[in-house]
Amino acid sequence: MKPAFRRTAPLVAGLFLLGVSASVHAADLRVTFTHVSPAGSVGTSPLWVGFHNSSFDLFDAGSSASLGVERISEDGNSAPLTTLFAATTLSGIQGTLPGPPAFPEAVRSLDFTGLDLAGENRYLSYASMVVLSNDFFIGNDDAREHDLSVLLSNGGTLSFFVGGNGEVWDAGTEVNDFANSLANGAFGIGGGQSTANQGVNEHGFVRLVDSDPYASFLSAHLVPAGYDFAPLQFTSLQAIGRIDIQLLAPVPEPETYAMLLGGLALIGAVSRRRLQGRAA
Ligand SMILES: [Ca+2]
Ligand SMILES: [Ca+2]
Ligand SMILES: [Ca+2]
Repeated sequence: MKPAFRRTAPLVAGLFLLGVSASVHAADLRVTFTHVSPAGSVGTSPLWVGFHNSSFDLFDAGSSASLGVERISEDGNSAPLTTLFAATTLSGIQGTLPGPPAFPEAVRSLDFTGLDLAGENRYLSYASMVVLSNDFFIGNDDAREHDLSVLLSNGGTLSFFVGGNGEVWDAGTEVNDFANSLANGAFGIGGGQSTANQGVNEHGFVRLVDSDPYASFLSAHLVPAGYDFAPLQFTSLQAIGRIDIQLLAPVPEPETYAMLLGGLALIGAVSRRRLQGRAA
């Protein structure tokens, strides 16, 4: 081995090992939403999910909803929320699960790549409209509620239920009224929204739906006589859906950290030798 190469080989090897270690932090994962409520129950619009560093707060209970939350809650439209997330979350990653609105037993999924689960994409926020409604939605108020860094040490899966009792919000943006609610036809109720952002502005605050969801709705004459609301009572359910997060790419193994330390040690040894060489 030539002397010059003998000097640089450990440095190259060290940098290579550092590169291997750094690359495995970019994780790929699959998000799956499974509708778990019983037949005849409420539906949900395509689920929006965003991965951020805790800086993105979807909403605050007791405060006005953003335009992004208003549009997904009233129309099931995630586009304004997507714009808001992109504008306020520099290294965020987001997407909306494809497919039509989900009703009981539906399964929807979407893959994401290149997530930094230890930092920039550590926390998950989600949002979806709940129908039948004017502006009901599911979503997390606490930006840090779903910490995905656990995937790096728990084998790579995380599951949680969403949307049952105490888990559905009224965005406070549209008056609850069967004349303008969405998906009436799917439930045999008359009237209903015919264009986006229809209905009367509520000028209210985001609040939990914690009793009969439909007791306060106006235009009750649009509901057939003797209508059975029981299947739509999501406040009697444990959950509307389940979100499963599954790592698709390899996670950093203990050996990888050993390689990282080995790489650092090699670089350190080369640096020391060079310093000693200069001093001599
Ligand atoms: Ca909040
Ligand atoms: Ca409302
Ligand atoms: Ca509105």
